[in-house]
Amino acid sequence: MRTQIAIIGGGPAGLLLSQFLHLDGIESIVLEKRSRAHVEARIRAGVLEPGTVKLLRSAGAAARLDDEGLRHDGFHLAFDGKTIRVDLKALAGDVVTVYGQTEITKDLNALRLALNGNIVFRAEDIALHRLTGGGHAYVTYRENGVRHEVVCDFVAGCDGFHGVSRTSIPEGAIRNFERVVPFGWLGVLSKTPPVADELIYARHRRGFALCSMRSRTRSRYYVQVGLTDRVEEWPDDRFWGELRRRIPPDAAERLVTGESEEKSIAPLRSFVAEPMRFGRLFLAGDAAHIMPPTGAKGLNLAASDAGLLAAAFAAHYRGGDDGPLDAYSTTALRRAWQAVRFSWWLTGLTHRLGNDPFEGRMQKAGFEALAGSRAAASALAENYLGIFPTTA
Ligand code: FAS
Ligand code: PHB
Repeated sequence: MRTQIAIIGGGPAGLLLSQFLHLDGIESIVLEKRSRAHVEARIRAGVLEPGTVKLLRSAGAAARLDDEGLRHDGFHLAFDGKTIRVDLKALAGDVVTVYGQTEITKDLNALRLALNGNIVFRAEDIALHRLTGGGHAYVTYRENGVRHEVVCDFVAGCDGFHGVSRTSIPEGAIRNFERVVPFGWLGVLSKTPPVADELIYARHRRGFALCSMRSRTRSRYYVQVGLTDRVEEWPDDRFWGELRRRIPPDAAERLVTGESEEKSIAPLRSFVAEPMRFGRLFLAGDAAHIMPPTGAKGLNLAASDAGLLAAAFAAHYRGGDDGPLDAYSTTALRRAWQAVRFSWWLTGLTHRLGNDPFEGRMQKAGFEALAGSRAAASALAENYLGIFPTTA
């Protein structure tokens, strides 16, 4: 088979990229190793920056988002029971939208398939070939045991942190930056009304907690747990009990508990691969960078990479201008490092970092700075909205 762009991975980055390419009249194929049902059942992110909402609208994939998404003008930050509200609208002039990544994946799959988009689910043994040197790149894979070969101009690696794309780049041609933290997030999804109208990020001496939601009847909660913790060690009662201890007393009073629909532990790490290009291969999203979800940046960065890369491919095919493709890695990495820096900072402010009393005092001072300084609160609001410097 021959196409222009072979996209590895059918998550938000890959699907949004394929839709933008379609709108630009550029052919692509998406090779996804899991089934459609699996990718549409995965519970991940839930907070969208205004830039991501704009991208999804420009891709024609925001009808349900505009109908069902919850607009949040602010969020709450609690420190040992004291709470401040970060007014995003007043401090930085915009709002976030709460709408599940699961729903975005469903919307994009439905849209791509309705437009006869080429998505291969359960694609196995994917391998990338001829990413540099003469001739065309090509990708091989198996579907139902049959070997297939896709000859293409470019490959977009949108297959997440554990995908095949980044590992196809020779060691000497890529540099990895990584920081792992000794804790994870235990997340629960429940058919219960959210404890508040806006998100609550709580720093407590027992550890971090987050109160989020997917709708007015479905809640998403997280507590910080040890890296060796296992889901089986956290029956619902223990989870609700621990959450109630860590959130502000008024919220603890209002908390409605129930049976968990989904429960999983996500390890926290910060990782960036440089550059995000190797010859004809371009990395986007978690394939190139991941960070703790504290700043709600992962999905939003995947979307912004997809938008940037699509525009660069369009410039290549429409006007033969390779400037944007050549600049893609530098531009995307600048934003990625801002997101990593912000996520790292917010994680450091709100999580239990061992028993060092000095750290505790630093966190308290950081919280008081946010409570007492409009400039500090504005910087937090800007970053949370995804407003980052675009030039060095
Ligand atoms: P994705 O990982 O979403 O998609 C990659 C796709 O490639 C997947 O469908 C995968 O099946 C496929 N794939 C993998 N290997 C392949 C191969 N070899 N061949 C073909 N396909 C392959 N962010 C937040 O902001 N808030 C959160 O609460 C949050 N929770 C998260 C929880 C978890 C467990 C994880 C892993 C991430 C979470 N994130 C969260 C970050 C998340 O939202 C990611 O940033 C986002 O999914 C990135 O999108 P993609 O880059 O498209 O990668
Ligand atoms: C979520 O709703 O899953 C969520 C929200 C905000 C975060 C992380 C996760 O910072």
